Amino acid sequence: MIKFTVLTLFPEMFAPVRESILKRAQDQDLIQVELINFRNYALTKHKNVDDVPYGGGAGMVLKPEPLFAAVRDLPSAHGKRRIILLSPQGQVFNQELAKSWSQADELVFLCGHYEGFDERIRPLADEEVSLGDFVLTGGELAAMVMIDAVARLVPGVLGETASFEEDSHSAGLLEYPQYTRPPEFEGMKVPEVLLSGHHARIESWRRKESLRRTFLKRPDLMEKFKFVPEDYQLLEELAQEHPEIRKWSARWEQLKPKPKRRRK
Ligand code: 4H7
Repeated sequence: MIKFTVLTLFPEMFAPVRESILKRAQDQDLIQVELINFRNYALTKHKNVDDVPYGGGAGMVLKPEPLFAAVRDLPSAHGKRRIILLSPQGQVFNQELAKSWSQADELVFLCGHYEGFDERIRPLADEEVSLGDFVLTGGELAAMVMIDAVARLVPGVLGETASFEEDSHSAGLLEYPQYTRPPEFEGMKVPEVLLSGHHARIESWRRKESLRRTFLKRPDLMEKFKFVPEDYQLLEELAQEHPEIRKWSARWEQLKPKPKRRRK
């Protein structure tokens, strides 16, 4: 059981996490999602959570007191808890971070809004994380994306059969093309090998297509990818088929099978 706690001024924005797969995961007690409106921790009689910036300028800035009070009022952690601030200045979220978070007992997301927050809020968090290099009206949508990415890694959330995708063999590569019936649609045929029933050839074809797509669409992902010796033949074929892949051949030369030395 992993608990997601969200501190937000707009808890109604989180309706999507009460639907579909995440709803089922909560009904089965695989995850818990608690929404806390930190306006309830505002100190003033008008429940102000923001104020004008010192030094002047347009817009409003989140005050530190309500968020600090809300964090201090969290029930004591029942295990590993990470407090996360959603902000475009954070480390960019990725699958590796999602995996690491899925080992936590509780993730607390602090969602800012308005023009920004008082700098003294920053040290409330253990880490600052961004969804990517773009600006949102608030941290809520980023928090929902991260909750979804982490929740699906919790055993049982996707059901029993859907865990193969996380194996280390294919991790870091784009997915291979998939087909279902009919075998021909508007002149477009399903690749013959997939109809052959030849399991080893199908596995090899899928690996090759994953490598092809990753090289062509996301060469940045290939930088850190670790090949296995069986990739050597596939990479040589891909280099023949795509001049732009040929340029990478130094990356796999060390996989080349050594000629067998003859015994006297
Ligand atoms: C925290 C600090 C996350 C939250 C500042 C949040 C993009 C992301 C926000 C801000 C977010 C992301 C204040 C930054 C208003 C932009 C005009 C809310 N935007 N804002 N500024 N990439 N916005 O994960």
